[in-house]
Amino acid sequence: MKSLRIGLGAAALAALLAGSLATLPSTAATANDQGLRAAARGTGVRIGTAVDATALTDDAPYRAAVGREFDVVTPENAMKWESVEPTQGHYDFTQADQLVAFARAHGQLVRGHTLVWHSQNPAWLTEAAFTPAQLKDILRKHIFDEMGHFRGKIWAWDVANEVFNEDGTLRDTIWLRALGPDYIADAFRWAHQADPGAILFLNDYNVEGVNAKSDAYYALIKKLQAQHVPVGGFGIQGHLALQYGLPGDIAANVRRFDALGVKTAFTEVDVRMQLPADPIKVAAQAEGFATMLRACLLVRHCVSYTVWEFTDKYSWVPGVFSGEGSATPFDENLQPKPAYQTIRETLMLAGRR
Ligand code: 9MR
Repeated sequence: MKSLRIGLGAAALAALLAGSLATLPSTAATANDQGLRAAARGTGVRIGTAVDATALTDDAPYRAAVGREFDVVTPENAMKWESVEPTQGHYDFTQADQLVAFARAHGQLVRGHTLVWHSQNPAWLTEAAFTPAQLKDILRKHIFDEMGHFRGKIWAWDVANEVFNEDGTLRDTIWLRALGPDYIADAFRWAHQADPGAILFLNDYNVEGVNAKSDAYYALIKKLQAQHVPVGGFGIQGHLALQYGLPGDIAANVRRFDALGVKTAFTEVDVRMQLPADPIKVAAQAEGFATMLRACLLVRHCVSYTVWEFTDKYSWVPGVFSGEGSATPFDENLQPKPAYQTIRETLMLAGRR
């Protein structure tokens, strides 16, 4: 169990550190004692957020909150293929580099997101008629180029994102069509060569509970392990919606992946609702955030819990789901909601184990 590797010593040390930092004349340090990252110390789980690269430069209160509250960050869009290689052979890592530098300056780790996907690929890739052999070379080069650029600076990479349909069949993508199902194993092998230190994840949505899609991942990971493919983690995105309810078997699902020996992580947590929000929805939302966090804290190998934006100001939800929103732990004015308090209290409970 987690308590074995945490121990009282770490909790006591965290408390001591919190005390000594509070005496420093720095508002950042004082705020750190209150933030989620302080609460997460000693729990074995890192607390993260997706980061909007433009907001990170332009919005000072947002930037301060990213540094204060989180100890791992994921670029929400800045490392996607269309962002880094908008024209074939011409890379632009500017925004991603800024985030990596910010993370380093703030003692944060970085989750890289994402290398092989069906979405947000550059037009030069999707609109040309490449042969399968060319596509294989292009994919290998992409993985080596991007991971090579960040080599040693990325804690975990979402290597393959959203490869299954809801019924557990492989998603029809340019990769599956051209390269067949082995494109996934190839991508992980190349990724491991490109940056052997990074933890390599599969990542998807609608895999919070036990269902056909999460069953497919369970089977895939077992198969990859049998083939000695270096898959290191299973990322459960955690995009939930109150109107559909919370899966009842989230903890059991995380537990079965944990038992495979891979790391697990909640990678894109948000809990949206039909607007307007009301006190019951807000309470149910807090419970949704807490349920996923507890599922992570209950197993040995769940390494991080990342929200997909921490403030409604930059959440993707209203732009995609009409009439829905309020999906994150902070409102549009960066004021914490009950979900924030619940996450913090859950982390503090875990830190006392
Ligand atoms: O939050 C991201 C949004 O800003 C982008 O427009 C969108 C494009 O597909 O991707 C969003 O992030 C997605 C993530 O990369 C993968 N899982 C689903 C997320 C929400 O769509």
